[in-house]
Amino acid sequence: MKTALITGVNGQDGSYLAELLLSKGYNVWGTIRRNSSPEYNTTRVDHIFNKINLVYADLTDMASIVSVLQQSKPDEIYNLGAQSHVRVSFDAPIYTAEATGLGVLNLLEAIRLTCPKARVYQASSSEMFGNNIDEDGFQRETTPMSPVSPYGCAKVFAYNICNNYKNSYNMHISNGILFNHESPRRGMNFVTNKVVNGAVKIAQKEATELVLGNLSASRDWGHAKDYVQAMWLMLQQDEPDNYVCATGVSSTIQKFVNYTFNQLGLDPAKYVKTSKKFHRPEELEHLKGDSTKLRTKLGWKPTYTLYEMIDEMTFVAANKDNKSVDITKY
Ligand code: NAP
Ligand code: F7E
Repeated sequence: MKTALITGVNGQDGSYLAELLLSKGYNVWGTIRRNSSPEYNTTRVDHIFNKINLVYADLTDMASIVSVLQQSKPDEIYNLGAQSHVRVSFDAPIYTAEATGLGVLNLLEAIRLTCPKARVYQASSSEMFGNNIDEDGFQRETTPMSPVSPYGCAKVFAYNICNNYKNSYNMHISNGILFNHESPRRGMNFVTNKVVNGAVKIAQKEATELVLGNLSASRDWGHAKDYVQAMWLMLQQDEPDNYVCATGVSSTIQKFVNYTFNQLGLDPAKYVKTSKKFHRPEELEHLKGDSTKLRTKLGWKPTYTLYEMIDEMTFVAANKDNKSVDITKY
C-alpha cells in the first residue's frame, strides 16, 4: 500500500484527489489549517473523514511540515496548499508570496532533509503565463512566463525552485501547469461558482441581481475531477516532468453567464451588473491550453465538457440549502 500526503486536502482539488487515491488503495494523509470556526476545517472531506489521516500544518511553518513528513513517511506528496485566489493576492501580496511561493521552498527543503526519494507534485498554474500567447492562440509548456498578479509571481517562483531542486538533488518533482478547473466544490468567490449560485438564487427569488467584474476575459475551464487524475498520472512516471493540463476550449465569462442563466430560463441582461470592485489591477485576458504532451505521453483526456460541468454545478447549487450564503459579499 502506497502512502500519499496532500497539502491543502480540504481544498477543492485536495478533496477530489483524496477520493481518487483512496479508491486506488492509498493510505492518505492530508494537511488542514486551524480555522476560528472549526466546523469549516474539514467541510470538503467530512464524507471521508474516517478514512484519511488529518494533521494541522502550514506551508509557512517549516517545523509543522517536517513533523507531518516524519509522521506520514509518504511515497508521494501532492502540494496543493496555497493562497489560490488571484484577486485576493493583490490585497495580501506578501502573505501570498510566503504561502504560495516560499512555502514551496519550505516543503522542498523539508522533503530533501527527511524523505528525498518521495515523488512530488507541484500545483503550478496557467496564471504563470500572464498575457503571453503563442501565435496559434494557445499556451503550452514552452510559452514564456510573465505573470500579471502576485499569485502568478509566487507560482513562477515555486515552479522554478521545483525545477531547480529536481535538477540539483535528483529529486522526482513534477509541475502540473493546470488551467482553470471547477466543480460544485469550487469556492464561491471564483467566477464560475459565483455565477452558478447567483443565477440559482435569482431563479429561486432569493436575489434580484448578480454583480460581477470583467466579463470579456476568457478562460479554459475543465472539471477538477478530471484534473486530479492528471496529477496522479504525473507521479506514476519513471521520470519527473512538467505538463500542461487543459481542455483546449476557451470561453468568455459572458458566455459562461449566458449559458447558466439561459438554462434556468433567465435573461442575464436583466440581472447581471458589473462593478470595478471585482476587477483586478492587472488582468489576465485569455487562457487556452494545449495539453498535447499530457494527452500523448500519459494518455490523459478530459471527460467533462464545459456545459456538462455547468449543468452539474447548477444541479448541486439548486438542490442545497443556499440560504446562508450571501454571494454579494464576494
Ligand atoms: P483551494 O480550493 O483554494 O484550496 C487550497 C487549499 O490550500 C485549502 O485547503 C487551503 O486551506 C490550503 N492552504 C492555504 N494556505 C495554506 C498554507 N499557508 N499552508 C497550507 N495549506 C494552505 O484551491 P484549489 O482550487 O483546490 O487548488 C489547489 C492548488 O492548485 C492550489 O495550489 C492552486 O493554487 C492550484 N491551482 C488551482 C487551479 C484551479 O483552477 N483550481 C489552477 C491551477 C493551479 P484553507 O481552506 O484553510 O484556506
Ligand atoms: O476569475 C473574471 C476575472 O477568480 C476568472 C484560480 O484557481 O485559475 C483561478 O484564477 C476570470 C477573471 O479565476 C468576476 O477577472 C469577472 O478574468 O474565477 P477566477 P482566476 O483568476 O482565473 C487559475 C488558473 C489559478 O491558478 C487560480 O488559483 O473571471 N471575473 N467577474 C471574476 N472573477 C471573480 N473571482 N469574481 C467576479 O465577480
